[in-house]
Amino acid sequence: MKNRELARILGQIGDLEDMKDEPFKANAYRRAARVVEGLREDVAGIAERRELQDLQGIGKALAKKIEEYVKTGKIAYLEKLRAEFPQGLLKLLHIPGVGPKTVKVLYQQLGVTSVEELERAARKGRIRKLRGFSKKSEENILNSLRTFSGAGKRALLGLGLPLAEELIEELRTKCHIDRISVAGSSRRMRETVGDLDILVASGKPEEVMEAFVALPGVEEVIVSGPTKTSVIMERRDIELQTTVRLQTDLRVVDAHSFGSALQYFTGSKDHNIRLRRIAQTKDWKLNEYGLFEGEKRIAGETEEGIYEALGMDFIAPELREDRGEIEAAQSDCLPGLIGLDDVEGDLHIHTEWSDGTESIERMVEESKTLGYSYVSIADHSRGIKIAGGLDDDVLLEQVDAIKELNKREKGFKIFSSNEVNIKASGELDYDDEILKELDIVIGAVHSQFKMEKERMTERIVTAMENEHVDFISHPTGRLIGKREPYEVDMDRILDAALETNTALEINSWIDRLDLNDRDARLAKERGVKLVLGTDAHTLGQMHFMRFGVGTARRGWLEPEDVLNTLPAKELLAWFKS
Ligand code: DGT
Ligand code: CA
Ligand code: CA
Repeated sequence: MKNRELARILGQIGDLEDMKDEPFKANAYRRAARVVEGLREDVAGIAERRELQDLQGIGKALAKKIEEYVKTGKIAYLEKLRAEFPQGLLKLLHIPGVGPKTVKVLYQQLGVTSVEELERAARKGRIRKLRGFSKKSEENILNSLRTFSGAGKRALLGLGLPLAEELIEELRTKCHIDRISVAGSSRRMRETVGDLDILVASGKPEEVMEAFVALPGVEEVIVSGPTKTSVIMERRDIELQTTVRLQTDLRVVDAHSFGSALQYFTGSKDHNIRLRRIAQTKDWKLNEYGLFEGEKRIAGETEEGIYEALGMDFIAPELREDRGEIEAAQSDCLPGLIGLDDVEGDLHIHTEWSDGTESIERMVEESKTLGYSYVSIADHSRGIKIAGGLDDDVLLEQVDAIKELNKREKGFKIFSSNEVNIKASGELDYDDEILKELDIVIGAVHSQFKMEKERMTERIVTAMENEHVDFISHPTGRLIGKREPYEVDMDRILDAALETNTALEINSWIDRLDLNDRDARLAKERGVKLVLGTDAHTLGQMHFMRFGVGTARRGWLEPEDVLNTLPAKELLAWFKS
């Protein structure tokens, strides 16, 4: 499938249109990029059937460009647009937090055409003087420049893993590959990744390495050899409109070592050390080439074969952190982990009623393509003005609108919900008369994060004690890499959750993953139920569910620990109880 590559090209055109002061065209291209990226089917097939224009947001002109791409692998219009700007200027778009509109202003008003010139202008304090800029935005640019050039920063899983998968998809079409997989922390679904690891089995390693270093986005080749090549990879993420820059290690092995190499390079290091010791106690040797008794290879072709030979059940990558998984695998008591397919519906999405980009109807359609049997519409509450929070009468209007929509549905259920702000006192943003009209009530902290631990805990517990509150969203408020969790007594929250029959969310938005894996596991052990929600504000963000599921799996969760694996009726019954 070339969908991702096409989506990236369309996104680039969108950026350039913005730089040309064509906001409508820019939006049209970005929208098309998201549509293409979300397609289940290869766009080439749709083009062949001449059905491109049936897709949302794809008109005649766009359809023509997509057909051009399908035929030739490029869109000439992109090259034409690029030629209208200095080369170095386009690089500025790669700096996190610097979008096309900013680049345009910097170019037109300060004559900035390269990263170096941008840095100089920022240091001289010239940016803060521009209209629409401030001392703060100048500092932000300087900070971004620092992380942009500095290596060693971890990236969000939600940016790293899709990039690794994109690279794999492209490699498959460009060279001879027998087997290929993501390895390392992205395969273990760690919330952040230090670098990307990709493993290939191929009889033609040179061909693979050649294709790898020639991929778009390779900024620098760090080491290059027949078995291992490391590069700095840099690409734009369309959904998040940000640039991902990560070292990417590619290793090529023989097919008969693929399993042992995958096991070795998936890690974690701690998990591997334990396995190697177990092998040693049997007088065997375990390394990336296989499991050996003297010269004899006992296993190595598959990962399953390695675990089996070592006398244990297969351990899912998400569990490989030496947190008890080896003991569990030896005694046949690993959890039957939850999978993405177990999730029956997303319990936390926003729509254009507050600060989301889509209508309820479009989010419902997307839910169906994701295979869900329900979805819960949870816009912001009235106190969150900045995010378009719904006043009482508007919320009731939404409840009615959802009732109407449900009349048209068969076998699919739309729940009325709301992400209700928990005030500093622990009171909720709506009165009980309003809350009782909702199917599902979410409590969430959105302000005054710096409260003292005792008071913050009291605040959340008070909200949980409200009979209408069904679950607490992003319970610790952290933003990975940006904001520490607020001070809260997790023990007391878990107790209160049990006492009040309130669930806790694993918010799947990629910079939240909150609860995190450890707290989720703690919750499960205490018998507290969890729910999964994406907090999506766009269609594309509904796909973040996989990262919440990854976190749940890292927390050893099974389907029965997560309420939205239940059918609609049983889910509501649980919340009512
Ligand atoms: P990261 O990249 O910091 O997010 O974490 P990982 O786990 O992806 O680590 P990375 O990329 O350095 O190495 C990938 C895997 O290779 C790692 O999880 C386990 C394996 N590995 C690397 N170095 C060693 C080592 O010295 N000993 C053992 N046993 N395994 C290693
Ligand atoms: Ca890694
Ligand atoms: Ca690595």
